[in-house]
Formats: sequence, structure tokens, C-alpha cells
Amino acid sequence: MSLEISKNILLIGGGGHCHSVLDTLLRSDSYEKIGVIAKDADNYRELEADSIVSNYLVGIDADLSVLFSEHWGSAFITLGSIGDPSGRKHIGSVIQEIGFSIPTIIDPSAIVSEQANLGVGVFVGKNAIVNIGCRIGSHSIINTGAIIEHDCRINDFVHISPGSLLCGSVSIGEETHIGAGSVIRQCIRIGKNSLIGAGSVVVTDIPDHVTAYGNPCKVIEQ
Ligand code: JB2
Repeated sequence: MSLEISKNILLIGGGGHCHSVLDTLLRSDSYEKIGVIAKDADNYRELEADSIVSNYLVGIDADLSVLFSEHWGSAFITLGSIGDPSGRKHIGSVIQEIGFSIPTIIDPSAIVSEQANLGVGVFVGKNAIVNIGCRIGSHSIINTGAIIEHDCRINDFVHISPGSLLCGSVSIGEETHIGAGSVIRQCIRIGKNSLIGAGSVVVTDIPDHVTAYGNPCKVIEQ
């Protein structure tokens, strides 16, 4: 876990991805207070029925400025994304504008090289590996069991889904989604804003703004 000056952290978005991040925080014991933020009043009521997050609910997005002034110093985007990171981007700009400190959160079971560089807001899940020389852009998700081999370049707001394998020196453009269990050959370049379907085997470069999947992975839609 990264050490933060603030011992209170707000998790923005209370669904499945929040469950994963919350578990990592509880296992790491790095924060004194953890709060979960719902989108609005309706969402707050929905989350009151969620036995995992209900005890942590402290407010809705509209309360964020007030909570910041009440010593909630850190915030983290726990809305996930499957191919459309616009919600995460919106929350990111809101918490940055208010002035929250945005940590990097690494599960204690993950292995992250000391010579890897991780941006703010990155989440590295259970048993994931980020090897030497990698750069992971801000607000990216390296999900459970993903392997990011040496010298990969992953841009901002990328989601590497569970169990994916990036062999060395792969580069991935911003906002791209790599589906679960995908394998990406060494030195492959995948563009920005693209979606690679689950279980794909990527052996040729993939351009920007496309949907591609299969073995071998092929562009299906521009
Ligand atoms: O702007 C928002 C906002 N938009 C949606 N602010 C806040 N505070 N919350 C927001 N939400 C809420 O996030 C939704 O109302 C819902 O309660 C929650 C999203 O939950 P869901 O379980 O649908 O998705 P997720 O984003 O947590 O998880 C997806 O992405 C993960 C990476 C899932 O598909 C997971 O399977 C995946 N592992």
C-alpha cells in the first residue's frame, strides 16, 4: 500500500469494483476511516441493501466538497469500467478539482517491481504482477491475477481485466479495455480507446478506436 498523509479515504462508486478495492484496503489496514460514496439518493438507497458496502456509506457525489472540508483527505475512483471509462474520467476530474489526494492502491498479495512506475489512482488487484520497467498510467486498473511483464507502457484509464497476460514491452493507449484472460504477445502496440474481447490472443498491432477479439485477435468493428 502507498502511504498517505490522510488517514481517511472515500471510495467513489459502490458496486463490484468497490468491493474489490475495499477488500484490499481492509487487508492492508492503511486507512483509519473508509467511506463509500453513492452517485445520488436513489443509488444510496440501493447500496443500503448491499451488505458489503452499507456500513461504509457516508454520502453522495454532491456531498464531496463538504466531506473534503470535514477531513476526508483522500479519494479513489471505485466505479469500474468495461470498455467505457467516461464515468471514471468524470469522477477523476471532480475529485481532482476539489483537491483530494488520490493514492495508488496495491493489494498486499500483488507483486510490483520497485522499478515500475505507477500513476495516481492506479489499482493493482490480488495476485497481479507488474514487472520491472513498466509504466502504468493514472487511474488504470490492473485487475486480479493480471501479469504485466517487463517494460510495458500502459496509458491512463486503461483496464487490464483479470487473468490477462501482457508479455514484455507491450504498449496500450489510453482508455483501452483488455478483456479477461487475454494474451498479448511481446512488443505489440494496442491503440487508444479500443476494446479487446475476453480470451483474445493478440499477435499483431491493434489500432485506435476499434473492437477486436479472437485467436488470433482481429478487428471486428471500427
Ligand atoms: O458517477 C458516479 C457513478 N456512476 C455509477 N458516482 C458514484 N458515486 N457512483 C456511481 N455509479 C455507481 O457505481 C452505480 O450506481 C453502481 O452502484 C456502481 C457501479 O457498480 P457495478 O457493480 O455496476 O459496476 P462496477 O463499475 O463497480 O464494476 C464493473 O467494473 C469492474 C472493473 C463490473 O462490471 C465488474 O465486474 C468489474 N470487475
